[in-house]
Amino acid sequence: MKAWIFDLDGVVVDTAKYHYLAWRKLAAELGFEFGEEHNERLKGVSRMRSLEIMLEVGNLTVSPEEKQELADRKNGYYLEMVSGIDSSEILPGIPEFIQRIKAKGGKIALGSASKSGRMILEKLGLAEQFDVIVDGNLVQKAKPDPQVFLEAAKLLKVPCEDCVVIEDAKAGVEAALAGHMHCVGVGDVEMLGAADLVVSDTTKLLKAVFPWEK
Ligand code: B16
Ligand code: MG
Repeated sequence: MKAWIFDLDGVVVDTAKYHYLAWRKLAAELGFEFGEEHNERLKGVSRMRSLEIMLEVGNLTVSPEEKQELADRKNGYYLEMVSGIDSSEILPGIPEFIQRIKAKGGKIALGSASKSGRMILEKLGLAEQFDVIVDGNLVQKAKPDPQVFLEAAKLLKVPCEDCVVIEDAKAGVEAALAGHMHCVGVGDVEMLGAADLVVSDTTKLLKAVFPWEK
């Protein structure tokens, strides 16, 4: 495989916990509780779609202007929460996995829905490892649309069939397959079973993907 396209949240770093805390804080201000049981639905989906899901949970209807204000407010909380993150938050096994791919001449891209994708990679000290960074600023269509991964393949100049996407969200696995790419799921096999290979966590990636190597 010539190119490896990494999702960010849930694959490179667990920013989901900060997204969740920020949505939770917003929900509390709006007068309802946003529990962990709803959090799975937010993974991999855009900020606006996440807000719509959150409002659905709280049974609230708001105007388009209020929606924008709420999305901006949540993002403000999120940015404050991630302002201090550093390389200690990179998920285990990811630096070694990236190194092995690069040592074999593979290319690395980011394919994230997050508009803060590049900034987070920079804070983690990983931005230089990525040949191409495609985040929420470069795409209009959210996963499960394959746009984010197709854009990464295009910028890398690698055909889709030579790309592998690493994803932790169902919508992300669906996006990879819709883009005719290979896909490795990280997480629950029940949820990500459509992927070509599923590992339970990031520490298992290296061995599962390159089983013949030490
Ligand atoms: P932002 P990924 C996604 O990142 C998150 O999983 C999702 O929860 C979030 O709503 C989305 O990014 C947008 O993030 O508000 O920072 O633009 O998994 O695609 O790397
Ligand atoms: Mg993700």
